[in-house]
Amino acid sequence: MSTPYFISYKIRSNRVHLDPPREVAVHAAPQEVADLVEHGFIVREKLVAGRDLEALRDAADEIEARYLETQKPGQGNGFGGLFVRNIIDEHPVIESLLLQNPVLVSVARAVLGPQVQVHASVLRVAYPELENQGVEWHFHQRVVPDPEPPFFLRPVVLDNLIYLDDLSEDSGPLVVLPGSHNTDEDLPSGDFSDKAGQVVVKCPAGSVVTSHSSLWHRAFAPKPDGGKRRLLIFGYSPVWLKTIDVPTKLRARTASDADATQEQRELVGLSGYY
Ligand SMILES: O=C(O)CCC(=O)C(=O)O
Ligand SMILES: [Fe+2]
Repeated sequence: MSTPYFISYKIRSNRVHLDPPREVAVHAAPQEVADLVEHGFIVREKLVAGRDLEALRDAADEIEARYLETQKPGQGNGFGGLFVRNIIDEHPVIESLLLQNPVLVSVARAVLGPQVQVHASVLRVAYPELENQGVEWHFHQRVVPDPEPPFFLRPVVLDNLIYLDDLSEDSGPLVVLPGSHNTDEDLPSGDFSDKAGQVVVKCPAGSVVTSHSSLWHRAFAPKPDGGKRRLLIFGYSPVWLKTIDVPTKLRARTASDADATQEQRELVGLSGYY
């Protein structure tokens, strides 16, 4: 793990004297965080490796096998592949390796503030032998009205795309539009076309793309001999935003755990809002 840098946050209120400052050790280089803010994404290669990567692959395969018994992978509508939501409640390894992983959660705290929760935890598997396994251009928080009301607060989620297989020409790269998290242009549905300024992301297995949820992106389908393409999406949001995935089981366990820290309670949506 890289040497961290530190941020000390005070949480403003009439009770600052009761809430100790939050010290965050950020496990990324300051330049990486600056790039994330400017471009809307960063790629960190091989953040997960060795036994941890194997454990995540095994967990993904177990979850996949369970869901394939009742669910068919999507083959159209712009979002191909198998999607399983709330995987944090689906396998203990997802929680133990990802929920409080410093290289993920500390970067979220660097850009969203100290009080974050798990917003989404998803498995996506795309299959070389199936049709329409790509993903069209989209961004994630599609709730911003136009015109934008003066008191409207734009939701921001920090999404981590954790690639369990090499992201290559054959397995189907991710494509992003750098800086698009700061623009207000819309693209039509069903759009898979090349765009000026797009960046095609390829990286080895275990790499993580950390992105602002308003960043436009799409994904290619795996080629016929590209192998199964497995991806975990792990998003963090400020504690006061409504989450898309609710880790019901983990939340209940945390609620009854007298030793759970304030940060653990916040991570599962038990604290940090009024
Ligand atoms: O498969 C990928 O690389 C990206 C998937 C994606 O954008 C999504 O599921 O929202
Ligand atoms: Fe996406």
